[in-house]
Amino acid sequence: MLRSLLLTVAAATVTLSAAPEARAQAQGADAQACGALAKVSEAGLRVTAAEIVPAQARWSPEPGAAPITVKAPFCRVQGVIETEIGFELWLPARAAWNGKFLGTGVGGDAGAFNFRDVPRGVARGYASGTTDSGHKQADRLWMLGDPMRLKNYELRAHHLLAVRSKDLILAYYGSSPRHAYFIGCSGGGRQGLKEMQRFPADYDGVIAGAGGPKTPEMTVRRMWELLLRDAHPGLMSPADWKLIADAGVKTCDGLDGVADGVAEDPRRCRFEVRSLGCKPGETAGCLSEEQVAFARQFYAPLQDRSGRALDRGLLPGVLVDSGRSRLAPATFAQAIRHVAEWDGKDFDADRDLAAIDRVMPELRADDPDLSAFRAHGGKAIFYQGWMDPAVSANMIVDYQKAIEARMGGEQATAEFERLFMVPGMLHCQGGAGPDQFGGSGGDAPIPDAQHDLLSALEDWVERGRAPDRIVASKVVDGHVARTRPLCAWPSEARYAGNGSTDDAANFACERRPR
Ligand SMILES: [Ca+2]
Repeated sequence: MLRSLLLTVAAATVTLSAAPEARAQAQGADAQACGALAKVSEAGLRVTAAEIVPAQARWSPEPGAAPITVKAPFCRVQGVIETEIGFELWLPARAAWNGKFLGTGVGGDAGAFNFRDVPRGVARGYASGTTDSGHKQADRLWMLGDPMRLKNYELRAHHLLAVRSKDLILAYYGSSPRHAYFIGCSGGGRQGLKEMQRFPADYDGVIAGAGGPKTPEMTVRRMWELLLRDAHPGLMSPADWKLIADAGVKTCDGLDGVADGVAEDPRRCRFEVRSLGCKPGETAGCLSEEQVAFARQFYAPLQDRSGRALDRGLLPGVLVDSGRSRLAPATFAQAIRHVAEWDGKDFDADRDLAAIDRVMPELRADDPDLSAFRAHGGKAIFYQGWMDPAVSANMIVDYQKAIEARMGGEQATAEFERLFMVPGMLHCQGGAGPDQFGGSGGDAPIPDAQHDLLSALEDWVERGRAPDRIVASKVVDGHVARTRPLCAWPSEARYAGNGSTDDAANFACERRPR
């Protein structure tokens, strides 16, 4: 079907010129080619709609989605891979295509499309795709009953998105993409890691933010935290947790030589929750003995029954997440116990961790062997906020070390994969530190290779120029209030000693202890 379609689409191609008449003709040809895609229906791929979205100031891709500005018309393809893997592929006009494909990831429990990176990709000339990973958010019981849904979520959906998008790109443009890139954060970062590890030919470049390589351990911690908080209702208020986080930041901030509310590397800092214990007569701005003991459990590594650490705990300054994860309880109830309702009483960190690995063996994204991706010529940029409450920053640093150990050392790894730690950043964005650098979610204020990760990745893959530093911006009320370099790990930004500490020009990347 796709092969015969290709001929139809190619026949509709016209010679382009700047003349208005020719432009109108090209638009007509695009519309015809786009409409032809709507007829695609074959084993494993069904297009449900394909139509031109015209340029307009405000347009929402679906009810409830944030409106975007469409600067140039594109062909919007909606469809289903296999029986229930929903996808969208947005194709710039054939005269505007940059010859590349951008795959985008989705975070958390998925079930939705990435309508931030897809519009961004199309605006930059990319054919851009996204998948819901095989279920819809409205279905609260998607992890119950069908093992294939788990598999789709773990890794199949994103692989199939890459494969099928490339088919449709060939059909629409008459040629395959010159390069394919992936960008995602959180669950989207994990999807990027899985692509590199399991389907190394899908992408030439991957940007993976807060990928959480040890997702099973992370899910266990989330559940353990949730149950512990539920067992002590009212003991800790959000203000109590904030008191601890703020005190941690205050203790660690100055170690890097700049008092700016941000610690360059909180691993170097020693902070004890105990230091916040109320002194005799003190009742405000301090913690009771019971609160101190309770909070210390959260910051300590989670241990299994034999005393082995399952993770590295929380870094000083990290704010304990008071939210309620849906994904962790759903995993332990639906995927592992096969029940819709569950009170959590029989949760057991050891047993449940083993169960995740048994039931969802591809959820784990910590394989350090990236040799096939490297052999394919792939390049990867990882990023991670040091103050991330959801994905432990230490987890990424540990994964980086494991990759280097497996891939021939630090230098050999830096030839194809680099990690950028982001001081003061929370989960994927936000926090006290500069957090705008073109990671998943949007272009940097200046979308070039010095400031924007996607541009930097293009530069690396297409021109062989590897990024040593990326200038991140802190945007306040639409204005850049501070810039600071993010440095390829294990380097970090060091203040030169004079000039504004809000200007990246006064910082150099310096190698620090690993
Ligand atoms: Ca500082």
